[in-house]
This record gives sequence, C-alpha cells and structure tokens, in this order.
Amino acid sequence: MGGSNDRVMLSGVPGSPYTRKMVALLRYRRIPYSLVQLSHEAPNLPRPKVSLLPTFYFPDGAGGLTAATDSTPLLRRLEREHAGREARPADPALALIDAVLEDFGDEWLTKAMFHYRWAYEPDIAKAAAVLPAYTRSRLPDEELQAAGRAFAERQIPRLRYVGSNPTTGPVIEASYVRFLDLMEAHLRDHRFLLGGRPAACDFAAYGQLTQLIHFDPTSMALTHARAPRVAAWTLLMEDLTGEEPTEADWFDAAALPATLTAILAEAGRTYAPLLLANARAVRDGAAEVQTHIDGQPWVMQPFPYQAKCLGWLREEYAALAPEDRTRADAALAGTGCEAMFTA
Ligand SMILES: N[C@@H](CCC(=O)N[C@@H](CS)C(=O)NCC(=O)O)C(=O)O
Repeated sequence: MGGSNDRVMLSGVPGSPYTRKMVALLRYRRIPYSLVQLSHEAPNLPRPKVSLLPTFYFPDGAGGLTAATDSTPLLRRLEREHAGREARPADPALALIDAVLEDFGDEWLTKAMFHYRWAYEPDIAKAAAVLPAYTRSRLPDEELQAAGRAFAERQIPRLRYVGSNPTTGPVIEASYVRFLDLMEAHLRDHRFLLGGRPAACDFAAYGQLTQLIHFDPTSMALTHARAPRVAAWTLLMEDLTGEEPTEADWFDAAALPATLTAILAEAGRTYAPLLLANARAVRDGAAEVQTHIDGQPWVMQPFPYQAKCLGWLREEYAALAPEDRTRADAALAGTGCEAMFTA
C-alpha cells in the first residue's frame, strides 16, 4: 500500500496545521512522499503511541512499518536522512534562532489558531461542518453533521489545554494581531523569516496560518484586511518545489534585520514567559499555570509537552560552542527570548 520504499509515507488532513507544515516541507525539500488520506476504509497502518496528526510511517527494518508523530523531531529526522535543500541553517547560532521561532509557531501561534477556531460561532459552525468531511465524506448528511457536532463538543473543552479562556483570549488575539503586523513588515523586505530561503520556522508559522488565514472565518477576515502580504505568503509557502536555495540565502546571525528581531521580541513577550511559567508549574505539580503575559493575567492547565519543548531548546542552546553561543546571545539580547536560556 502507498509509496514504494524510497517514498516517505504520512497520514494527515488539510485541516491539521502540522500536517500542512510537514507536507509543505516535503515539497520544498523535494522528498518524494505518499500522503495517505485517512478515512474509515484506511488500510491498517500501525497506530502511533499518541494519536496525533500528521503521523509518519517508517520501515521498521523487519518488513513492517512503525508510526511516528511530532513535527519538530520528524523535521530533524528528515534533515538527517535526506541531503540537500535543508530547512535547518548549518550555522548553529542561526539554527537556534530557527528552533526558537519554530517553537513559537508550533506552540504559541497554534493558540491563536485553536482559539479563533473554537471561540466564535461562525468558526465553530464551519469547522464542525467541514473538518469531519476530510475523513468521513461518504457518511450520509445527518451522520456527517452529527460527527461534526461531536468533534466540536470534543474540541471546545480542549480550549483550556491550549490556554484559551475569557482571561487569555484577549492576550492571544492581541499577540496574533501584533504578529501579523510584524510579519507584514518583514515580508516587505524579505522572502522568508531567516533570509532568502525557507527555514523550519517558516513551515511552522505557515502551518498555523493555513487555518487562520484560509479557513477560519473570523481570523481570515481580520488577516486579509490587515496583512495582505502574510495572506499571499501563506499560499506561496504551499509549494516551494521550484525554489533554488543557496547557502548565501541565509541571514548572518550577527546581522539580523530589525524586522526579524521585532518578531523575536514578540516571542519573548508572550511565548517565552509562558514556557517558563508552564515549566515551573509542571515541575511543581501545580494544578494551574498562573502568570502574567504582556502584563495581563494568564491562567491555564499545565501542559507537560510544552515543558519538554523548553527542555529541547535548552539542550540545543547548551550544545552550542562558545563562539556560536556568543553570537546567539547577541542575536537574542533584549528580545526576552534569552530568559529561556538564563532562567
Ligand atoms: N507537537 C505535534 C502536534 C500535533 C497535533 O497536535 N496535531 C493535531 C492536529 S493539527 C492533533 O492530532 N490533535 C489531536 C486531536 O485533535 O485529537 C506536532 O508538532 O506534530
């Protein structure tokens, strides 16, 4: 079933931002892949430990397949196993900046994506109507609608895991609007976040923006009115097979443009304090994360996975050679992101 041995196999759906992240990455890197459309007739593929999309399937060396999830480690595995057109900068200092911004996309922008999808009626109605049809379109109308309602009833309570609630909603929305303005300003001068070629952080931001800008009505209207370049960029990122990247396309970590430093400062103002507060709450076994983001109260359930994210970033930072760390420190100085590595 599916691709021959040299094709990467994955399952996922268009409504899954992380699926979009990884499919766009595979296209850019010209890595042959088979995207298995999951539906109730899907062949019996191995189940991952945690049921998440996208799920990748790799040969298990015994003629079978093993399932793997989580886009960040998967992206790095593909960097190791497939040469050329890398999405991770070779320069370790710039690679750390990339890792910070990839996580900002995956773990903070995703809060805006989940919030705008499940906080407002028009978005809930569209998501409940369309999302189940990605995998269950052959159901009769009533059953498909029932599946949509059930999915919405499952997702809406999960807002609290993501940290979207009446207290945090305005913080999430204000940050999303700031990010749009900052990204719009950056795209006036540059094609991608880290220069003239896309990096892991571009695919992370793109994944969430595919939903925020081209699916969920409330954020879609807001974004098209405010950030036409970001809206266009999100569609351009869909298929970068035609790009011809060179090493010279990367920014110099010692001379990052102010537009990129401003985006790092947005991450330092919101996502960095959240990761630190969440890691403390997970460490202390607290029932709730209670902190202030952007000067406003923030409460949410502790999220063990995001404590791991902070750990992975700190591992990458700790592995830097002294001269690379000096350049990374200089690039992060004053953005607020440095607190993740000093606290
Ligand atoms: N950290 C994971 C997150 C993956 C994830 O949360 N995927 C969503 C779909 S976009 C999912 O499967 N959620 C579980 C569910 O809805 O049951 C990654 O980067 O791949």
